[in-house]
Amino acid sequence: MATVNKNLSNYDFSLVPSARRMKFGVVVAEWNENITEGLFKGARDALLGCDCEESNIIRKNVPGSFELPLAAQFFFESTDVDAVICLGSVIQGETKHFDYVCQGTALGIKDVSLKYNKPVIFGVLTDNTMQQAIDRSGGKHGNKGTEAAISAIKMVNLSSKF
Ligand code: DLZ
Repeated sequence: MATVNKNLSNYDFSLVPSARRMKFGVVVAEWNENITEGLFKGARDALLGCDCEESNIIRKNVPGSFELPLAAQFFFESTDVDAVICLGSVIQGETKHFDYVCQGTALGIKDVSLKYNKPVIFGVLTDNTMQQAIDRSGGKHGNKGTEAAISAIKMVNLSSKF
């Protein structure tokens, strides 16, 4: 799982399915905004690069990563999106808060995905330091937002094969 030697944005877009007829919800956490805006840029650029129409990318903000799963649920209850991409950045502090936020967010995202039978993508950085987050949100290790968008496209494409 380590990304230290991997650039998260090394994709040959020509090998990724077209997103021309796909519609995406993108939820962006406001905590560590300098990081999550980079993740959003990576995700948006990747979707557009795979021919998704701008009008089919619907962005909503939430206060922190812990709120990402509920916003994904709102998307499925109120819109016809094919997938939701959740973008957040949780950075280790001095208390156990990090563990609770990461666990709640990850399990919540998985629960919403299985409840609605639709892809909900875990585009959440869980880093020990701000520098690690910078490196993975458009820095030297690429952009997890890009990776999340590509995962979303691949999963929507896969769901059409069954
Ligand atoms: C409270 C909190 C803390 C300490 N750290 C982060 C963080 O690093 N990244 C993040 O996305 N959110 C953090 N939050 C906020 C929680 O996700 C959540 O918004 C609040 O606990 C309110 O439910």
